[in-house]
Amino acid sequence: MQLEAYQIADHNNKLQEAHQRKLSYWTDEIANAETVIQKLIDFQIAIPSWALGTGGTRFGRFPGGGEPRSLEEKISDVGLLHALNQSSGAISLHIPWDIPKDGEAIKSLAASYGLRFDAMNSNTFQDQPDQPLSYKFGSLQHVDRAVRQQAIEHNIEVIKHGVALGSNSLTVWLSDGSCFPGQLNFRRAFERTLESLEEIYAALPDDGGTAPWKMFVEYKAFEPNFYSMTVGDWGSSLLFANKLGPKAYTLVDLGHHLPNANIEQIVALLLMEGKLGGFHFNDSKYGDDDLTVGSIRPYQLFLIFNELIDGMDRKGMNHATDLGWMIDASHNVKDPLEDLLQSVEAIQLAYAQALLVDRAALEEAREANDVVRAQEILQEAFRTDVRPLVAEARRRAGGALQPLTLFRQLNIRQQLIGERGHKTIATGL
Ligand code: LRH
Ligand code: MN
Ligand code: MN
Repeated sequence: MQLEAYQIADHNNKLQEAHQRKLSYWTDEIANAETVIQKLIDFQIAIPSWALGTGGTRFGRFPGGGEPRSLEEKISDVGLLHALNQSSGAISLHIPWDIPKDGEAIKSLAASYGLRFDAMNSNTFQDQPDQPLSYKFGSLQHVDRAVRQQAIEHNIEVIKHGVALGSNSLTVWLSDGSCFPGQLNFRRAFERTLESLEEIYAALPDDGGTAPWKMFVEYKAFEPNFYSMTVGDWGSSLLFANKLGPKAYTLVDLGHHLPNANIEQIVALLLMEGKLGGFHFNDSKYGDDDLTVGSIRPYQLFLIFNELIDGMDRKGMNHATDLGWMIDASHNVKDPLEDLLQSVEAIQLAYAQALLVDRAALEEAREANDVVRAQEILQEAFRTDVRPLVAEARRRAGGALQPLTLFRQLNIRQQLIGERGHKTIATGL
């Protein structure tokens, strides 16, 4: 299904007066309000194809109906999100869950919704039915060269799909590691993984520099291996990225840390080193919970954006284009599209709040060891209600003032169930 422009216009008209009232208050209060609105318009967040169906846990899955049954329907769902918020202009695919049969056709379908392809994800953490060798004991780290080769070839295949779709990055997340002490020689596992990654890195296309291909090395502290993960933290990811070369970067998934890790500090240092590639946004209370962004620790998200803006501005980086902004969240109890609308909005709010930080004053407070003032400066920005600015950015870009409200008013889920049926299971997790 597709949204019509008049549906958004009707919705916005009804809300316009109340919106304008709140907006004028905040544009008077906030000196750089116009800049913030413009930056929000430019800022796009990629939707993961695997979040469009109801996620499950290993204990169960409760499909919600009307879920996309094909790559085309996944693209159509992201098109819907983008029509509502004008901020989800990209999709991130996972291979083989989303193999495009005809790259050109898929690329133009996506373009018809105003979407581009963000990072391509490879999958060597599951065995596929037609796969000759098993990843039970790892993929790129495997003791058997033939298994490593199979995993390398899969990654090269994924790059090729990405080239056909106009993507320019590959995210490699490995479940490789060990479950018990003694099982793995850590050093050999690292060296084998590095050798394998080098072969994949060598297959990254060289396009002369207009949109150079990047490889993102995503780390994760635990799960599915519970004693060691071969790319277990930002230290090991950074080691790989540094050894691989300038096209390799670390990818930070917010849920992939040990409890209470200071993610904002990790982000600051990776940026300083020029090795931060991008994000998988989500939230968590315990582990890799993949909960809606900003639902548990919104202040942490704000602090991360605070470091991002500081570090990116120092390096003259473009906020919208120089890092990969992706969501990686999905779960059991919400409508996946509603959940994604919430996640995108949470990211925009944190970004907008971080743009309000008075950086000169913050540095001054730091240099004067004025701890209280420094904290006040950050919390002043965090406690500002930037929702009218985010809504205004959406409105100006052609989206809805309140995407979630409109999603419900238009009965979009019921329409999707009508089109696709009640018992749909999206491919993926
Ligand atoms: C691993 C992970 C990784 C995978 C995705 C499905 O936990 O975060 O990014 O590709 O989940
Ligand atoms: Mn992830
Ligand atoms: Mn994860």
